[in-house]
Amino acid sequence: MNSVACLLLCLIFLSLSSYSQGINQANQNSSGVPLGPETDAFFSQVQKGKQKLPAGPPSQEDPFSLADLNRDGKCDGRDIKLFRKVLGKCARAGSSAMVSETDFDLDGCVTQKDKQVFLDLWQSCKNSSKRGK
Ligand SMILES: [Ca+2]
Ligand SMILES: [Ca+2]
Repeated sequence: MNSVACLLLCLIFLSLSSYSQGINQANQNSSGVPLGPETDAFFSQVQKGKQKLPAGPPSQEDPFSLADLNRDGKCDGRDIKLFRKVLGKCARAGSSAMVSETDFDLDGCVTQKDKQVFLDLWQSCKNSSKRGK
């Protein structure tokens, strides 16, 4: 929990400092942004930390729906098949990453409750992709 809080604080701090850096950059119009592997590593850490946070309302900015299990951009029968494969399984060392991705209530196992959440997400994903085209 502490590390998550720290990550959040770091993230806020970073966005504030990069914001002011951005202003300086705009004024000076010079290069020299300290971007590099370390920065990338930090941001991927932050991303991981964010994913571990308790699920809030589904993010509208996520290009992929949580129900789009194979990340092909649409919710169809293939995603349902993938979900069925992990239904009833519990997350443990060596288990498919999909188990934790589909464990929506975070109780460690993919159960009927998760199936209900998945189907809701899948349905709205399917509807929104129809509207998009
Ligand atoms: Ca899909
Ligand atoms: Ca669950």
